[in-house]
Amino acid sequence: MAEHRTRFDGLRTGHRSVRNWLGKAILVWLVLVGGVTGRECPGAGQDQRPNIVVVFIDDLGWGDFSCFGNREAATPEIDRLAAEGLRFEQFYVNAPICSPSRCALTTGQYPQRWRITSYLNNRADNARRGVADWLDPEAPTLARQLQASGYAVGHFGKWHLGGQRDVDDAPAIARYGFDQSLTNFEGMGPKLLPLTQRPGQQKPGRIWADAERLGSPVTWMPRSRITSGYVEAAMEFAKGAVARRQPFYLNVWPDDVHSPYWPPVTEWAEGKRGLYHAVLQSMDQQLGRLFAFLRENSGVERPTLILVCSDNGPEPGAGSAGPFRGAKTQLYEGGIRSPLVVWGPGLVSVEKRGAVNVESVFAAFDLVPSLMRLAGTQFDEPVLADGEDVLPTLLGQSVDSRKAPLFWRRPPDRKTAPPALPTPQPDLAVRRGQWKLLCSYDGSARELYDMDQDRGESVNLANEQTEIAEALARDVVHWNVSMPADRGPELGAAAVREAAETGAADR
Ligand SMILES: [Ca+2]
Repeated sequence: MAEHRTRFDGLRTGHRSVRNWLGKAILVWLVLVGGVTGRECPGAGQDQRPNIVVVFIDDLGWGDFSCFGNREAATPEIDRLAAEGLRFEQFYVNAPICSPSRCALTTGQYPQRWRITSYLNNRADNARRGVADWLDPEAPTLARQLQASGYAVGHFGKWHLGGQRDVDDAPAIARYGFDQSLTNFEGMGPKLLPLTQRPGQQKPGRIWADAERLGSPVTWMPRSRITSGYVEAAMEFAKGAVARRQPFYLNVWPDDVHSPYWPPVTEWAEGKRGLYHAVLQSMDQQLGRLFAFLRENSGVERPTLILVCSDNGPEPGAGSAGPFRGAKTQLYEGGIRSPLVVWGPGLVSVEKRGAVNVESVFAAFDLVPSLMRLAGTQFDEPVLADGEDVLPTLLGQSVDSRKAPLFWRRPPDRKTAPPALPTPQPDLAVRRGQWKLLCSYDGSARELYDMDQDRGESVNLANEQTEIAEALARDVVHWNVSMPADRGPELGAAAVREAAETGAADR
């Protein structure tokens, strides 16, 4: 840890010098343009555009990797990536729940633009909550742009951007720019479905069998090995790209640490948290095979960048949000702050190897323009980009944050509930610089926190820093009304009424 802090101090010093920053910015530009995009020019020699792999884990808490402080379970494979690369402490996702978080990472835009503001469910419930049934295939996607620029692009794992429950006519995952896909019960096309087995059980059970309607072929395999299923498919796909001398982009989006928890029978544990940790350790091991493959294949013809993060905060009682308040579905930090590990020999600054960046503030949608720049491409058509290019920060060459504030809106169906939420939740949140404000849709019920001093969101400064609170409330309300609405106001009011009447949380 001491070593990490020392290296981070170097990052901070660089940030404080404008001259150094300018020099570094120019250097970074030269390295990137000369070192990456320049080599793809005809006649400029061989194509060395990096391979890119995004490991996006379902419902993993900020504090769940051992390199992020977990002392109850070990994640040596991911820890090794962090030790050889970088880890980021102020990385966010754009929603505290699956589908909108995935939408932002896929499009580089606020998920509200596509009316995906909670998890996608059956048609009736989607309509009840005012959310879409699937991501509009007209949306810009990182995958499609990389595909157009010559990458082999594959999706392996949970999708949850269309094709679930009775929504069986959603676009195929390929429509969003993937050459190949393999998903779970929440996506169209070829899929792995889980067999479940507990100690002493002879015949495995099946869950989510009705998802067989959502595409084929269907392969049933133990849920405890499901990440290996995605990893094997991803590696086969990558080998094909390597043989064709084509750069690859892989989504590897495991879902096994999302409930229900089914660790290997031999690793069985007691209680929800124990089971969760057993699954987490098993997933880490299974991902290790992918990392070993990428390590062996990186740098021979082209470097490889691996990003590892989570789609939203932990489910209460399972994962840990570390020092942060709140959990999945909430706009407090525990719901939206994600661990981020970046690994990329030959891409990440050598002198920053093993460093921890504690100060750069950015979010999942910023990865879209950042990774496109790394790949030497940009959207062919003008696109309204909410994400900002933070590539130098990702590669350890800068500690700049994104420039614009970050805004969030809670899922329409999560004003109260699930049962761990003691009080009605704030509707909106904004992070600008050191300040985080949470409030109602109309800007009232303000909570203001100084994230430099109080990352656990424990001391509300709204009545002391009134001008800052006022400005942030105005900005986030303005942002919210500029986005398509969902039925959060109506459902929230009803949930609060019901909770007051019954003394119970809604679901
Ligand atoms: Ca999730």
